[in-house]
Amino acid sequence: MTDTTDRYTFDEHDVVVTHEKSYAAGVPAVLVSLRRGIEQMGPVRTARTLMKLNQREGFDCPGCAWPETPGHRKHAEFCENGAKAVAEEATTRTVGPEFFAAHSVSDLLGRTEFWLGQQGRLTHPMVLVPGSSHYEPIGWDAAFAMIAGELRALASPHEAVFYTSGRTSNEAAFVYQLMIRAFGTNNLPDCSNMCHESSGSALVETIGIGKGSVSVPDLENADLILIAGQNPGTNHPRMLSTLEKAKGNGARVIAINPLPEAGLMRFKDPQKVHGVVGDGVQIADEFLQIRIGGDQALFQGLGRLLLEAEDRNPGTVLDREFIDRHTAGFEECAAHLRQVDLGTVAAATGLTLAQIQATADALIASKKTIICWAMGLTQQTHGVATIQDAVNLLLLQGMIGKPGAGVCPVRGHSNVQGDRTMGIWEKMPESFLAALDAEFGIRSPREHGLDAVDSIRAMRDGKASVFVGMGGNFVSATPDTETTEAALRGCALTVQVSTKLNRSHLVTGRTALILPSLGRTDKDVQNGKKQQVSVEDSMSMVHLSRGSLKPAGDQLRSEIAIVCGIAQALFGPDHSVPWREFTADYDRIRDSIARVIPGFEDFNAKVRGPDGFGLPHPPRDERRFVTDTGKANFTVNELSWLPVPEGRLILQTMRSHDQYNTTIYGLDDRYRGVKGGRRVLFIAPDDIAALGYTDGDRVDLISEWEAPDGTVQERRADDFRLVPYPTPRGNVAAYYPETNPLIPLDHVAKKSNTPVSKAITIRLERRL
Ligand SMILES: Nc1nc2c(c(=O)[nH]1)N[C@H]1C(S)=C(S)[C@@H](COP(=O)(O)OP(=O)(O)OC[C@H]3O[C@@H](n4cnc5c(=O)[nH]c(N)nc54)[C@H](O)[C@@H]3O)O[C@H]1N2
Ligand SMILES: Nc1nc2c(c(=O)[nH]1)N[C@H]1C(S)=C(S)[C@@H](COP(=O)(O)OP(=O)(O)OC[C@H]3O[C@@H](n4cnc5c(=O)[nH]c(N)nc54)[C@H](O)[C@@H]3O)O[C@H]1N2
Ligand SMILES: [Mo]
Repeated sequence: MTDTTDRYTFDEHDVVVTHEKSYAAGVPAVLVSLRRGIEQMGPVRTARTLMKLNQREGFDCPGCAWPETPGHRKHAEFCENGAKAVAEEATTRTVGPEFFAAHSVSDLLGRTEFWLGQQGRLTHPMVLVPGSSHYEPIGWDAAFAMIAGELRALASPHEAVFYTSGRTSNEAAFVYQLMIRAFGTNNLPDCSNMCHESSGSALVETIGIGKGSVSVPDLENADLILIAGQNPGTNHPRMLSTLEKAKGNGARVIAINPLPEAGLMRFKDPQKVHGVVGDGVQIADEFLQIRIGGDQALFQGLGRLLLEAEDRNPGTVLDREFIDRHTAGFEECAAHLRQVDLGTVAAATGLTLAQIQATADALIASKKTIICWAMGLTQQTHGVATIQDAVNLLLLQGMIGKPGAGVCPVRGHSNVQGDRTMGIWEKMPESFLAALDAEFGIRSPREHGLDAVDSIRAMRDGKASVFVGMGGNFVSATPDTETTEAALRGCALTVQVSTKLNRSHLVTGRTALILPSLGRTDKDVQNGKKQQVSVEDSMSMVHLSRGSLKPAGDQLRSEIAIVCGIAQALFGPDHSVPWREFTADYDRIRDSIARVIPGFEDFNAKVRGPDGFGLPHPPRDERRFVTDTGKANFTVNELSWLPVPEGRLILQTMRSHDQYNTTIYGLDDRYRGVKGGRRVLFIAPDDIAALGYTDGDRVDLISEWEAPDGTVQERRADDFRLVPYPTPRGNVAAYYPETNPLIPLDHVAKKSNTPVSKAITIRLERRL
């Protein structure tokens, strides 16, 4: 239990707005990371921990999924925000039975997500029994028996949903999905459903695999890198070092974003002298300040300009040989792109025709182009189509499957990509299910399961009544907070396997369990032997991660031990899966993975190599495209963009520099010049004036959503301070998760069913 309550109470209206910073990292970043570490865990543990971060013998950073440079791991291969992620997990503050005795669930519900997270690591399994106001301790075996009992009591296995957040290791993810499929359902929603699902949908259809096709050396050697809808200075800071290197090698970088994000504009590498003095390196050569949702129009417009340039100078722009040998659908796509109206492109993007032409010229001049993207593209109604139009652009010039070129969806959670590889997906293909069945003598269900949005619908409609969360913070990360909370409250049982306290522990079913687990930094000993787990980064490299810190208490169990414990209670001692052996030795899990998942042959040996190993990627490795046509598919996508309705604004919800998703590290967004509060709305000065407000006014946000039956639904989020900011007219920005109550559950991307967190129609109401 901690005594830090006072230190972290705050008045949201103490927010201070300064000038936004035009550079990222530098000395302040080093100072912030050390200060946060020392606050949370003292100087000795801080030094010991940061030394092990992303080192060969250390643990994988629980922050983002950006890869380490192969063969070049230097000391301190971490960034400010990686250090914050580690400090958050390695904290010596704890939340145990006394804490829960002192705080009722309703007391805790009144606290902010920031306050909850600051209380420390969960140390004991806890249960909230029906009608009780407080969580109480429970033994592990009793908790497992309770879960097994509730699961067995369901009329169908499909009445349970099993969520996964992307920090779970490969081994834990593999045993988790195995337990769920042996139980009889594919209801495996995950954070990826809300994240890069649009990338997966778009890439599988076009190039046959939902993963990025480039490596760090490819980026370092590219001629041209487009970075669209991504804020690497905050969310993937180590990517800036790669970009800096690319620039040193002559690359041009074009940033496409409604906001002039700090890391893109200038970057100071704190590990280099010139990062500490001087102005740093300018990362972006061009900044295209695009309107929210305008990217598809931009990519289509660029496609048209490339085709016209080829017409003018045949043989100089398109890669005809690549198109003929490796692609399908070129003629239809070209015909479609040729009729794109450039006036519409200008209106949709807010860019001038000169800017668009200059970007086309940069593409034409480049022999090696990479397009990077993240949530600004995926969390849009037309996210899948936008990414497919980006792929069209690359295919026109043969930019897939050659060094220095390709697609680069930059992943979020540190092992979100690995979890998918391990089978965390509601619609794994038959080949995977058949191999799983053959390995374990089970019969996996074949019908697809529920994703995140459909899980909420099922719980809301009484069709699912047990929720299990393997990490994450489902209640706060999902859209439509009121609906989602009601859905979870309707459950018979909610179970959260977690490291830290969050709101999902407080919005519960009739009975609720909190199961405290080890994190990435913790030492994991089973059967007297130190265990290690593996992860896959954003570029399909798999390597080991070994925690080394003393766990927050002797009751904590690894995610693997927790899953295997539930499975043993559920299936009894004579099950065909060796659950007990799996817990005792993670090598046994890897042996099974090696037989089930292609690319993992000889897993235990390969993963022990110095930098682990890379997974096969047919388009990258051999220009082989495992699609319906056997070729890379050009696609024809109807153009969508987002005109701003009269008197309304389009809101994007994003991360501050001081948070990890729903985990709030602090209340400052240094790069955007905001201090001491999160309830802010970034808005163009001209919009402030046009709507009759002044800088600093406080407003409520009301989202407007036309339901399929034609009625307009309204949702509210109260009390935001207006902050004048260089964002396009009609486009505003605020932080997630405070704004999640505004996002209608049905406001999802076509095909991927991803919540549209980056384009919500709102109006403002003055606070009286
Ligand atoms: N420190 C830290 N690191 C993280 C995370 C974190 O919360 N904190 N989260 C992790 C996770 S799970 C993920 S998915 C990634 C997220 O990484 P990002 O995708 O970088 O995260 P967001 O803050 O959502 O930023 C979205 C960016 O897209 C821009 N944008 C919004 N709408 C549009 C649009 O229509 N077009 C274009 N071109 N741009 C647009 C926004 O201005 C913003 O710069 O980061 C991962 N890493
Ligand atoms: N409005 C809006 N909503 C969004 C987004 C957005 O941009 N805007 N982004 C979406 C995206 S990209 C994502 S990925 C999701 C994120 O959704 P989630 O992954 O569900 O959310 P997190 O906040 O990352 O989860 C944090 C919790 O995970 C637990 N945890 C941390 N490490 C571990 C571990 O090692 N093991 C276990 N068992 N638990 C652990 C801790 O208890 C912590 O409180 O949110 C989505 N929601
Ligand atoms: Mo994410």
